[in-house]
Amino acid sequence: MAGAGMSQLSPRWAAFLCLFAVLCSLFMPGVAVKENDFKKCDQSGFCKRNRAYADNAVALGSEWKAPYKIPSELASFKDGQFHATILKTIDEQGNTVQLPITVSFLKSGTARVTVDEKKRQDKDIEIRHNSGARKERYNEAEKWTIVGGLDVDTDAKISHEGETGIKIQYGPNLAFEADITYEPYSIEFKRDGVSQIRFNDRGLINMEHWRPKIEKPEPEKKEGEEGQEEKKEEIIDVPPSEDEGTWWEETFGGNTDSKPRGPESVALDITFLGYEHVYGIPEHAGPLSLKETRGGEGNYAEPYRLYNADVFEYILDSPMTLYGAIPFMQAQRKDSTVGVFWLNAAETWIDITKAKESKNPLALGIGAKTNTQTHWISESGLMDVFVFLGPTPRDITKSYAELTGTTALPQEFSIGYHQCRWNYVSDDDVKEVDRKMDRYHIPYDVIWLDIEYTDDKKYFTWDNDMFKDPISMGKHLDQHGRKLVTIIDPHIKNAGGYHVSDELKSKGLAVKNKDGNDFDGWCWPGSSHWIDAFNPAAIKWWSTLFNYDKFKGTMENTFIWNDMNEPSVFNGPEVTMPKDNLHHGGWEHRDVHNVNGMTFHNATYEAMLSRKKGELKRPFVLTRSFFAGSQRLGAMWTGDNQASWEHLGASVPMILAQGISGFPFSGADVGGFFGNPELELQSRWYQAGAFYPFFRGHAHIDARRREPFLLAEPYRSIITSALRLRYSLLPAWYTAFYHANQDGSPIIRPLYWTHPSEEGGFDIDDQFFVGSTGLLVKPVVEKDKRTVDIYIPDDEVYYDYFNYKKHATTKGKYLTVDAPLESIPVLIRGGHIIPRRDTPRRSSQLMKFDDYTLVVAIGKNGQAEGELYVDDGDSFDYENGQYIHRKFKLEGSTLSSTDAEGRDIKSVKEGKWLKLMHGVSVDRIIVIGAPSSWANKKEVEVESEGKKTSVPLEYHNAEGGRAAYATIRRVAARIGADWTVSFA
Ligand code: NBV
Repeated sequence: MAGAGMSQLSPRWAAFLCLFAVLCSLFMPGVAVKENDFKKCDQSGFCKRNRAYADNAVALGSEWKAPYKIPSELASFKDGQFHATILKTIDEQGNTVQLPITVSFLKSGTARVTVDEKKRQDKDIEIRHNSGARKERYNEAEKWTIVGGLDVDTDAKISHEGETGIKIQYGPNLAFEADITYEPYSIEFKRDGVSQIRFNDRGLINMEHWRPKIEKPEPEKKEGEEGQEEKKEEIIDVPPSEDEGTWWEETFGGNTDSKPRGPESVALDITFLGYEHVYGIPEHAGPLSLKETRGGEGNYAEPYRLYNADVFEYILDSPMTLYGAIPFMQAQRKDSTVGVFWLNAAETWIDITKAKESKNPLALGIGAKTNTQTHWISESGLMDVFVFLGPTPRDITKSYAELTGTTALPQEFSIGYHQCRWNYVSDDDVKEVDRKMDRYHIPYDVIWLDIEYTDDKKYFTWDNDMFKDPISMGKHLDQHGRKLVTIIDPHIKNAGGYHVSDELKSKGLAVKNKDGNDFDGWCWPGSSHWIDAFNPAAIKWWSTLFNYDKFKGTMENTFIWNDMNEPSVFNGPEVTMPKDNLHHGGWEHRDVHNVNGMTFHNATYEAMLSRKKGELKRPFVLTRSFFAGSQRLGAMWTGDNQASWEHLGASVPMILAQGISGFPFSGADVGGFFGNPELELQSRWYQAGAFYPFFRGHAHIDARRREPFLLAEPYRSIITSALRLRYSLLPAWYTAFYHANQDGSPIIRPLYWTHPSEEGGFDIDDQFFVGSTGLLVKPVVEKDKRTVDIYIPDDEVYYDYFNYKKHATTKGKYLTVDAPLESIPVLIRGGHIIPRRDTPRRSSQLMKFDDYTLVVAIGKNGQAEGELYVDDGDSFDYENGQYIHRKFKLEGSTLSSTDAEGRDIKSVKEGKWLKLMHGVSVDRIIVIGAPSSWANKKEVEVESEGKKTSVPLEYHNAEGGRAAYATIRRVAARIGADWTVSFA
């Protein structure tokens, strides 16, 4: 983007050149991200300072003492909360600043540590420009992020208190403990007496306190010194060694950030004691098990960065920032998971190192253990950290979900297949694609319109030449239950007479620049303003724009896509907004940057709830940028990937990271956004995509058309089969989404999450389970690869999903399975029952009242269990009991279906959908691994609703490695009712 030389150009020229640079790079495929467009730690003042601070502390070793202490007389504990003041010594005279700290012990067993800075009265601390920027630390990240779980546990109690510190017991059965040491300040969190997490373990805590800026007259330059960088200010109350050059102003890529509040970063080191693996903190394109970041072989040299950005052609295996940020990390060791959530919306960097703790001869033979040391550094805001002590991954997920909310129960169509490209150019084009999908019997649910549908990139308008009759297009799609998604971005073209722009300006709802005027930047439409979705009035106004009578051409089957909401600003620093821009309430953009995308997503979500009076449909809004809590609002995708095998491979750990970080409704552009995938790659990508929670094919405007029907055989059939597989498994997917909605559980699950005792699986991120279905999938992500090795994490029996081959597996070993191009490596773990719908249809809506097939994979113990959750898929009636939730169980020789929640279904007053579901049954049951005692059976007895019927059973003996299996047809057991099938 803008180079350093740009600072000499007039802003107009600079903007023009920037736009030119963006456009050039857009149309030059194969050009990788310009890493130099984005900061490295040493180009980000506060990151550099904190890393240097850490280096200094490490170099001093035991001589280093963090200058932070709690005077015991300032500490108190009452009603589940510890209150105190940390004193930070700021100079050699012993002057201090006060940092109020609260440690709250929550009912969920989570502890929250919040450190603020006491507002100082001296007028020297005044903000330097008159923009109205707030003068306290940003404390509203919680407002956007936290939706519950904050009840304080008044049972928490002091177990020891003294001059040097306090110990507090809390959590389930008081099994957790927080040991707070006063000098230097540190906290150690224990579970069952064992240390798990230590704050300020290495003494790296650093809250850059606010200070006055003392301007000093420029010293006279001696001869020969012209042009050299000069220190212009004398700064008081800091150690002389500190790098002050970026305290009050910082320039990068030709953009200067005026820092009206000066340095104000917050940093803390958090050590996970005895934990070798840490996961989470998306979004990054790298392995699930996070790497060390302080150099060394195989490690990164840069910290993981969280600063939502539109990173053009992003590189893989990198800690570079991407479009979204979830500062939630969990650590794993055998049989134990713990985690922290760093609630801060400013630019954040996280260093990770691993240190072996030397073997203690007295430790009864227990070997050296690895501690994972992390160093969290944010530019501004509070230090606000939640601590989760597990002990299981499921516990961590649940506690985090209690705080930030869970995945919204999706529109059922949205878990089908989405057909997108930049762009479908006209309504005829859309209809033609739709017809062709039908002609080739390719199922899909949604077709998408990218930015070109608008009149000159003015959102909420149509290019009337190309889209003459959007309503007839919408109706055409509706004939087969299909939907349309249109893109709406947050940049609003600065054009007179464009109602959205006029209203935005006249109502004063745009983001402001540092001088308090509407911020003007460049994006697709040229000069643009940005809606300030932090402002409740802006959210309200935004809602009105989506009403059917306002956004003409849209109807009930139109849904929305939010792109560019990092926000992407072509001529801004690092392609985003200046940090000294101002948002509602006087907060600087610096404070809120990472939550910005979520506020826009939220405004659109809210708008979708009120398009028409009385219409209560679940919204579907896809977002590119996100923060902790975005899961409540819709789906995300991993942005502009490339049509390469490497990007296909990278998509799996990225989506897994989303899943374990509370935002599992995620996917990657299938086929790759930039470039043209070769046929094999495209086929393999659809096979992988069929197992992404969000499944969308998408392509760049310059990419060749690649809709599945265009492909030559056998590729078209291969892709069609992958899509059909997705559709037949929709009942299982929807059930997995239901669980994500209930407790935040990932939809696709990595092995450490499903098997936390199995260390061999802790760094495996190229295979996963689908919900709790027992489906174990390993997509093929390499060219010409015709076998894959699947890690087997337990002693269960595993069958091939397609041919029922019973694999000879060993726990902890890899199993090699064939993977010819037309097949996807999918195993079923014994002991599971999977609900399916096998009739091929054009869209999920047309399957709504189809009968079910149950696939029963008998486990080692002869049993199996499974589940189905189903509701109308688009309203909120499920909140009033309008759903069916069954538990299936094979035990002994009886397969039964009962209400999963023990409800008496008769007590639910049935609405229209439940009534229609009376006509829906389990039609077919396939039992894989059927015992040989059934071999001569011709019939089984079905008992349901007081009636007994005999239905045919077909038994297939084990053969050539394939397990024996039985098929039971014409079962006709109503899906909503209790029933049994007896194999006795
Ligand atoms: O709106 C155009 C594209 C969109 O297709 C893509 O999915 C987004 O990630 N958008 C980015 C803007 C420009 C991309 C070069």
